[in-house]
Amino acid sequence: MEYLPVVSTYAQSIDDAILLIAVLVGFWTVLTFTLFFWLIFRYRARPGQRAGYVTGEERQPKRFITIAHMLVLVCDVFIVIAAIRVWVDVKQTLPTAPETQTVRVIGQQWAWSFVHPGPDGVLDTADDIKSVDELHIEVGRPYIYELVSRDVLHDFSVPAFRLKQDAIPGRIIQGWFEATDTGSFDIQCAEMCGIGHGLMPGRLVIETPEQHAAWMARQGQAAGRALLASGRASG
Ligand SMILES: [Cu+2]
Repeated sequence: MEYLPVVSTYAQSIDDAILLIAVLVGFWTVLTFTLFFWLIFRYRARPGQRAGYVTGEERQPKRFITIAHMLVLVCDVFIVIAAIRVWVDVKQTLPTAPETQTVRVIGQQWAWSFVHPGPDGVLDTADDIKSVDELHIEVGRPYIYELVSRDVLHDFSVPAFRLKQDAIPGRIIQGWFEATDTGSFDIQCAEMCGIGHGLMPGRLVIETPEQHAAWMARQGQAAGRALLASGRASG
């Protein structure tokens, strides 16, 4: 069952953790409510019979609760182990492979803008490519993102990656992703950031290395033309 495309290396592990939680919590929820309503029905007041009243102080009913409680705690241990493993991988580890690139993601009221390192692969150099509402990346390459905000709290959310990270004014927050498939996917803001919050969607365009090189070349030409035009205007 796929309700959302799985397009990052860690998306499936996040889905698995959520499924594990849903199954374990769902099992106990259904069991508890079934038992609860059955007991209410079974021991209800009827003509000639008063409703049963259990204080919870007797040894026998207490054991009934203690054992169930212990079993729930065992399930919790499984959930905590699964959650920590995913958390460490997604939020506390950064890729170290030499092909890793860094992109800057900037949230502001109300748009996303991006700084791509350009052909030299290094951020904050002359060939950087700046774009608004559209982030172009290469499939199969690890990226570190530097997330910043120009004004208020935003949240960089890419559902197909299962990525969600708050942007906090005054901080540079690093994280990572690696796309596993090409295509065009939603970027959203997942933090109420003002009246235009719903109007700051972006697009993530994942390209093959060839497509990505062609995109960078087009951006470079456009920047060159703009530079030429401004040179002519001022000269
Ligand atoms: Cu926002």
